[in-house]
Amino acid sequence: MIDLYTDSSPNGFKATIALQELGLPYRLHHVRIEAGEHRLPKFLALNPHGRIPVITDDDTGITLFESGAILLYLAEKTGRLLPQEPVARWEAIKWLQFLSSSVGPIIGQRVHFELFAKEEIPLAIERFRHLTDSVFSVLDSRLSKYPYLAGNEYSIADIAHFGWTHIARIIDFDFTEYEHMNAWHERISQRPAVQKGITLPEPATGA
Ligand SMILES: N[C@@H](CCC(=O)N[C@@H](CS)C(=O)NCC(=O)O)C(=O)O
Repeated sequence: MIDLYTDSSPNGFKATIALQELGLPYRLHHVRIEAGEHRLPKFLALNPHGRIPVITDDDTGITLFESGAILLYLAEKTGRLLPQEPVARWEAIKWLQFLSSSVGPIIGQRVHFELFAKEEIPLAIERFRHLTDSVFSVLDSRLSKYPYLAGNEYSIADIAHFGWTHIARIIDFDFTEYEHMNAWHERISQRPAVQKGITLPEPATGA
């Protein structure tokens, strides 16, 4: 059985959406970031970097942090959400990596500088707005050609991006001008597993 340690956040929603989509049984543990529970020794033993999400799987003895690795693990365990055909499979992995190394960190820094930084740093705000637009434009171009990031199949690459576009929407990082990406977001948001996943452990109210 899988244990998921998570909070309501962009990276956390990737894991809850995937687990809902796959219908895998799992135990949900709410790690309250606001209360500092991710810095307790018990949690640091699972992820020394003190970040959610984390999964453990007692069927295999595997413990994983980093949401991209968790998505790949769940896809491999079930043989789902990652295309088999090599071109589509590597497209899915490529876009998953794009999210993990570019889209997520860029939006995350923008959230920090626009919403949380104690001091206003216009240069940083401008830089991360510019970088957000740049990755949105790349996604829009890809989604102008295909319904999903891997091509014709819904995959973990879509789930990973949705975790962040869901939060972007909530906090008004507007992307409606990117019409293909916007239509993709609306389409994904209709999926029952997505609608459930974004309420676990509780609905997000902001970043
Ligand atoms: N690269 C990591 C990032 C994980 C991460 O930053 N999680 C956030 C919540 S979305 C967190 O735990 N933040 C707590 C903190 O920064 O102290 C992943 O993809 O899992």
